[in-house]
Amino acid sequence: MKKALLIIPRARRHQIDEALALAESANYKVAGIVKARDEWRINKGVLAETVKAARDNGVDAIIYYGNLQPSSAFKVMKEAGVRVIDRVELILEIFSEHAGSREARLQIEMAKIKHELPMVRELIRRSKMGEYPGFLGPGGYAIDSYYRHLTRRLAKIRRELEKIRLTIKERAEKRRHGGMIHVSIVGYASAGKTSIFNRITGESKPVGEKYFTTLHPKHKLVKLGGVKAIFIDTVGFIRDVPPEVIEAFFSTLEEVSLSDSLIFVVDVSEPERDLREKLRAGLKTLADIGASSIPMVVGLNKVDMVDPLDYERKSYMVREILYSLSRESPIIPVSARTGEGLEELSRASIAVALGVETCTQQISMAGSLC
Ligand SMILES: Nc1nc2c(ncn2[C@@H]2O[C@H](COP(=O)(O)OP(=O)(O)OP(=O)(O)O)[C@@H](O)[C@H]2O)c(=O)[nH]1
Ligand SMILES: [Mg+2]
Repeated sequence: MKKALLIIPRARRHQIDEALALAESANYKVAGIVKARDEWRINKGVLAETVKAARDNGVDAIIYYGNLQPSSAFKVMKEAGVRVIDRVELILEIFSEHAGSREARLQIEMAKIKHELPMVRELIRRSKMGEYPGFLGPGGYAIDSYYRHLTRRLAKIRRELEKIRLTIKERAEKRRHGGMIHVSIVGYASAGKTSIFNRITGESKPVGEKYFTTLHPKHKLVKLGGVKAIFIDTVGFIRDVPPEVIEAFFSTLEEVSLSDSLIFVVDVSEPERDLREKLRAGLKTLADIGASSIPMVVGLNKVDMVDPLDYERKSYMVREILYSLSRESPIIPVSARTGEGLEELSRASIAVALGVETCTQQISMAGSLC
């Protein structure tokens, strides 16, 4: 495992567990934590503290848990002498380590290039100002041509991905013609999606506290009261991911936008602030991938960890957020640990896919579903 120093800006202080989980998923052991003020910039005091902590701990990298602007990233890299990874790069590192298919590799490369371009532009700017004379070659020409190489590569990857997306869409259309219902289990990273998928389908896919334990969608056909449904376990959502990264993982989420219904898993054991932010981030991602009109049921998971009063407060909050977005999805308390509510959740996911709301309606429209 590599060693890293974690810098956490003030606005993300409450996300420290998430930062540590992501660092672990990317195989970094966090050797020290430095608190910063801004999300974008690093001031002199923090810079000095960072350089000292990086040296004292002999770290391989500095993780800046925010969106550090390129000029600040350069400064830290130059002073501390180690690589600086921001939040998006950390997420991309996790994905690139597990990218199996050609499509996944292309997506990661595309996201990396898009993320790298502003940094290269900053290099060009600095070399033109004479700050890096001869850096990467005479007069900045090498950087200019590297920049052109990146933009050409980006265009090529886009064309290839476009072809792959068409194939995925065709495959999904074919399955649809097979008459089966597709239910995608979605939700924030670590909400318990795979645990619920395993319980519903009888599978035993890996689960864990790390973020992005699941990096590829998994499918399983289940027969439920005479109805054949394919349940799909998906890659978790994460808050504040820039559009270029969402686009990069579009095809892992493309199946979601082609589903007949969604099970939206929420970790109800989390503090209210996190729960609210994560729910909003997830709903925004659904909108970004064109899935906001797909029928949905919400599973408030890990209910075994909360007391009834806490549950009431949080489910009320969830309902309010959904209302504000004109979503009137059923909300069901569940626990993948004890099995509570899962039967109801899976049946409800099929009922909403079929467009039936109550159990009485289901009996008439979907036979033995209830
Ligand atoms: N107490 C309790 N823990 C749960 C429950 N469901 C899941 N967990 C735990 O929550 C953690 C995350 O579970 P996963 O099923 O891997 O979550 P996920 O949403 O698939 O996570 P990613 O694939 O990383 O996005 C694991 O440590 C599970 O054991 C539950 O109902 N109760
Ligand atoms: Mg999972």
